[in-house]
Amino acid sequence: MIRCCSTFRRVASIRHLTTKSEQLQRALASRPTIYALATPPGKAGVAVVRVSGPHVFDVWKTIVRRNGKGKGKDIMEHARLIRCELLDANDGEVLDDGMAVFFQAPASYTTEDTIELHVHSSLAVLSRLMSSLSALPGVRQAERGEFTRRAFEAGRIDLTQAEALRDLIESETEVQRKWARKGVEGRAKVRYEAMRNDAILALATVEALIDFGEGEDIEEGAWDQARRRVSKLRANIAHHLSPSQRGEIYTSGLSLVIFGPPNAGKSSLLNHLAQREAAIVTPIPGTTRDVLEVALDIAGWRVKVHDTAGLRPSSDVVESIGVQRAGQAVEGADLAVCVLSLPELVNNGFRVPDMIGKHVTQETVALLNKVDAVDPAQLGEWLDFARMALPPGTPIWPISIQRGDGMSELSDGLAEVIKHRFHSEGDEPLITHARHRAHLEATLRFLDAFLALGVEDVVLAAEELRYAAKELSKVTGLIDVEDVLNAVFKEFCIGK
Ligand SMILES: Nc1nc2c(ncn2[C@@H]2O[C@H](COP(=O)(O)OP(=O)(O)OP(=O)(O)O)[C@@H](O)[C@H]2O)c(=O)[nH]1
Ligand SMILES: [Mg+2]
Repeated sequence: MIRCCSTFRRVASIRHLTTKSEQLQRALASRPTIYALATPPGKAGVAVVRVSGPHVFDVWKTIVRRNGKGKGKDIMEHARLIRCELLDANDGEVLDDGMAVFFQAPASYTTEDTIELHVHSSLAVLSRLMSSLSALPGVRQAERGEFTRRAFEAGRIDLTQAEALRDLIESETEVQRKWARKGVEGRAKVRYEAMRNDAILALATVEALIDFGEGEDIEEGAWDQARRRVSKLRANIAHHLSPSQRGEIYTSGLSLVIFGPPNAGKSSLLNHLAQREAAIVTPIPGTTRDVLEVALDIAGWRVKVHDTAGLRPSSDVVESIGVQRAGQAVEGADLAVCVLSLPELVNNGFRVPDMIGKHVTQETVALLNKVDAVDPAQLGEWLDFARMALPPGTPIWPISIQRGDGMSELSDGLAEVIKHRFHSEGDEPLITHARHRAHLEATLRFLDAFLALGVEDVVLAAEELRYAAKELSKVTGLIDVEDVLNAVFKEFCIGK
């Protein structure tokens, strides 16, 4: 057995290094009170202005007058919404009547004393209220994401939860909302913490080895034990980094790329899906030159649909750049939809040009468009020939975008393909942001470096593990790395 007290002391001391200092806690208590509009600016029934910080009591006393009472005379009751008049702090004039609610620290979003003022949402009311607040001592306008940053600094949420809150605010589809909720609940946090814990336990073992050396005070096999733990952690992280575990598609959305030969009806399909004239459609082959993106909600998923230039050899500089971009877009697509023109296939003896054929796999959805323009008596036979021209097992849909044949089946079919292909049951992907991926990739490199070392290099090995643990800490923000924090919080709106 490794000496328990030694291991325990090491784990405790490493943890101590990574938690926030008391000094920081003191700094938090003396900071300014912040305010911001928490609702979108503009004309509306109600706007909510949030105020948080050590001067909240004074703010309330100065500008909130409960109906039927004197200014600030009522007791500030936690989480109780009251009808009130709101006064200008400069001259005492009633600027609006509305509602106010107080949240007593630490039972608030930021964990500080917080008030929310509900007023009529008009430019005049809000600008008067804002200037009144900024006139109060120790009070200033909040920066982007500052309320959330305070919640994070107080340890109420970790960085993955802060990111999930931003995702929730930005969610447009049901899948995005569901996944953001999971993050807000702290599911990712728990899993990242468990990984970090594994790295720390392995580090404690290795450090004990440095102090005592194997065989003396420490049980034989301690080094192997640490290596086993690291190998397991490495496998776990590698699994989460694998292409099948891309959780980013739940938050940022997945990309659907429409590709095919010129004039097949790719842009017509985009317009049909978007239900507007998003792309130019003409009978001239080579109309679309660049990649065009439209974000849509398909079956609750955020799907970024891309229209691309028709794939063909071209001596035209602009078109050939478009063709190159189209090829890259298909390569990077989560879902590729190939649009072919059935009359065109009939004319060229059912030959799919290589430039297109090389992108068609069993994962591709192939659409045989313009079925309205072929002889109905021969449609069945031609569809069979077309099927033979594509890889066996490729899902094929005969359609006419112009006449509407097969279009409602196509919409339902696409929704089914997306649900079936990207829905995850049980083994939930962990990585929902590129930032997490970057930290896990770096962790993996440090773990690999550790595993490449032998027991004779135990000091170096400990260093690699320390880096790995630090990299994992950056995901949840357990170690304050200013540039990581700034990058996360600057994505927020003011008022959150
Ligand atoms: N008959 C028939 N014509 C169609 C159908 N769908 C699209 N078209 C026509 O085919 C022509 C080309 O359509 P687009 O949507 O511009 O084709 P594209 O694949 O985007 O073409 P490029 O941008 O040049 O690569 C237009 O004249 C459309 O009106 C269809 O279902 N039937
Ligand atoms: Mg086009």
